[in-house]
Amino acid sequence: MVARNSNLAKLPGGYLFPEIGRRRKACQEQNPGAKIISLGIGNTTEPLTPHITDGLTKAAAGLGTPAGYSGYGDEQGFDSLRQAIASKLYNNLVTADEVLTSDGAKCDIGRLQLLFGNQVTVAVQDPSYPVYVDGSVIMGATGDFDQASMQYAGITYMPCLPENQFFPDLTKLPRTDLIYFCSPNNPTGAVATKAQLKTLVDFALANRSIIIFDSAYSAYIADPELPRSIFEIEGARRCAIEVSSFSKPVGFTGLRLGWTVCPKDLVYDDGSSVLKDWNRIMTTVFNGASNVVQHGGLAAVDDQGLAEMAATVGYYMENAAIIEQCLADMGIEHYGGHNAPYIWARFPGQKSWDVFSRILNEAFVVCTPGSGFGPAGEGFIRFSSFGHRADVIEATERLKKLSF
Ligand code: PGU
Repeated sequence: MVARNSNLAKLPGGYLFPEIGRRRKACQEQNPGAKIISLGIGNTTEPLTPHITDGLTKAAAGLGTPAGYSGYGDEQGFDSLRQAIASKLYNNLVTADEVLTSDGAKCDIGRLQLLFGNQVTVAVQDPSYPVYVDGSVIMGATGDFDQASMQYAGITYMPCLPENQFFPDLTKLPRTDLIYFCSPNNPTGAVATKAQLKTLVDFALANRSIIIFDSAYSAYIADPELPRSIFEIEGARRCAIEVSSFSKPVGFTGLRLGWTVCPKDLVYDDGSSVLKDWNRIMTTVFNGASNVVQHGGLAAVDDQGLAEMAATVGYYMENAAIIEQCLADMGIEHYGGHNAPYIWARFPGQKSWDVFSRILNEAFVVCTPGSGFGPAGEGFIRFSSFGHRADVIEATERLKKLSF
């Protein structure tokens, strides 16, 4: 028989969101008549806009004609889409040949982990999107999990708490090869300022580290002073890669379309190009994003698409305001929800999973336990603002009946 990959054996449990799904299912089985509402996983709920649907359906119909048919395309994606992302979403701070499109940011994070291998040292914000840590564990870039500290050996956890304005004290951190950084942050909803990101970039340059910057929620930034991309920061082209996605701004969670920007200026210790290797990985284990979906992406970033994107984002941000008001009325300390679709609520002295269970079993509302995002998330709960308006209102009315 085949020996199990020992790295997988290091993971103490399953991936966070399926685990939440299992608990939701168990609750439903115990309460067959209950209407469970999810403010849990950040999954979009509102239909695609007509303009995007038009782009998709035309492309799909075209595939049924000799003139419109296409098979495999370039692994990196349509030139037109790469160009549109560079100009419309990055204001030409990056070039089209530095943008590689894909089937989503999560998948690109996994492939970046393949790119860097298992000899790298890693730092993550604590709390953070679980893929950074779990994927690093699976690659073999970490040691074992320690139940007492809830940390993996070999990973540097950068605590991000209300007490430090959700930005780590970099002077106290050791050098690592990779630094995962997500802004607007999942799960805290915190957005790093330009000054904070400048500190991060300077830290990475001084240490010859590479930042893997996740901007999956950048479309949620309303404040014009806040940076939407790491490439707005001087020096970032020499130390950062950015992963991003069409999932959250236009609801492509099911369609699947994302991209990664790897600047030409980014080099390894020996001076060779990281982009060249990234291209090697993408051409080897990826075969290009779906052609139909890329046409949807093109529609999403033309002028009409961008206006509709703002409306979609605005809808979810109104949900965020409703959840925030509910928590304020309940006297619960909370953060985020302004330039990000997540609200991060604190329940002092309580365990995240206990609060999660109470909310699920007493209000039939699913949320996400903060401890699932790292040890510094213990005592917090993440509320997602992705949901139909009526459901969000009903969920908040039920929550208000609870006391903590
Ligand atoms: N990056 C961040 C920071 C995310 O929060 C998510 C989704 C992704 C990337 C995934 O982007 P795709 O382009 O759709 O691949 N986070 C959601 C969904 C859970 C999951 O496992 O992806 C969440 O609820 O945290």
